[in-house]
Parts: sequence; structure tokens; C-alpha cells
Amino acid sequence: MTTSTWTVTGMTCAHCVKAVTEEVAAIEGVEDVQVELETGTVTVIAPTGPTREQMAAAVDEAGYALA
Ligand SMILES: [Cu+2]
Repeated sequence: MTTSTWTVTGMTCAHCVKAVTEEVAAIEGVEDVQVELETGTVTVIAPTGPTREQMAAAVDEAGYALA
């Protein structure tokens, strides 16, 4: 398993956290997602990856931006 951390900008509430969590969790292979609202930190656990492209697409889909 690989743990990667990312920063997402624009999240302001629990709804934002839920939206980002759901989109990132839908990336192929992702096993766990932890989103910290205060810092915008998104921790992803997966066998490999995800790639920056996958993360950017998922975060964009949720309506936010990958830093
Ligand atoms: Cu929100």
C-alpha cells in the first residue's frame, strides 16, 4: 500500500469534505480517503498511485481544486 497526501483548496464545510471524499474514493484502486477540512489535506491509501492527473480530475469533479 502507498499513502499519498495532497492539498485541496476551496473546501469550507462538511459537505465539501464529503464531496471530495466520494470522488477520490471512486478513483480505481483507492482503498481509503481521509480529508482534513482545516488544512485541506487529503490522504489517500491505494496499492499504487493515484496519479496527479487522477487526483486533479476527481477533485475537479467534486468542484474544488488540487493545489
Ligand atoms: Cu462545503
